[in-house]
Amino acid sequence: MKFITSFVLTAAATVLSLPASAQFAKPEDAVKYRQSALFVMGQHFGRIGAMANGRVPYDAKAAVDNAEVVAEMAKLPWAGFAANTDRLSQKAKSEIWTEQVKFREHNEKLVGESGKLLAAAKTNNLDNLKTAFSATAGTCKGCHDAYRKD
Ligand code: ASC
Repeated sequence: MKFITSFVLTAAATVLSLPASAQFAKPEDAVKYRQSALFVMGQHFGRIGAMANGRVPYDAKAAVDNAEVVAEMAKLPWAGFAANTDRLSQKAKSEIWTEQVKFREHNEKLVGESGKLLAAAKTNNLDNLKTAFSATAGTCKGCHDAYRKD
């Protein structure tokens, strides 16, 4: 029993200490994961954009609800750019894997700006939302320009 417990704990510790790249059962799952996270984030970011650009009426609660999803989703896609997925990428440029430090900086900028977007949404002020939306969109664009194929 003692042996089994110690075996299970060791196995659990091993799994937990694996790098993000090893968290997916197969490389295809990592690609699907990052694309899915980016897609969901884009949907919710787009809903905020519609308000910021006046395409739909400003709804303070909807802005907060969407910004919460964006701020949370912004943290997720990056683990999916695992080392063994370069060969599978269709839209992701190979520079992602050769410029890891710069790529991470872009990721972190988005996380930072989407946190500010949520804070702005909570002020219930459309001008604040517009300003934060455009700053956040700028980080999306910056990373796309550098690391996404057209
Ligand atoms: C969006 C969206 C993006 C960004 C980008 C900003 O609404 O889905 O990927 O804004 O277009 O330039």
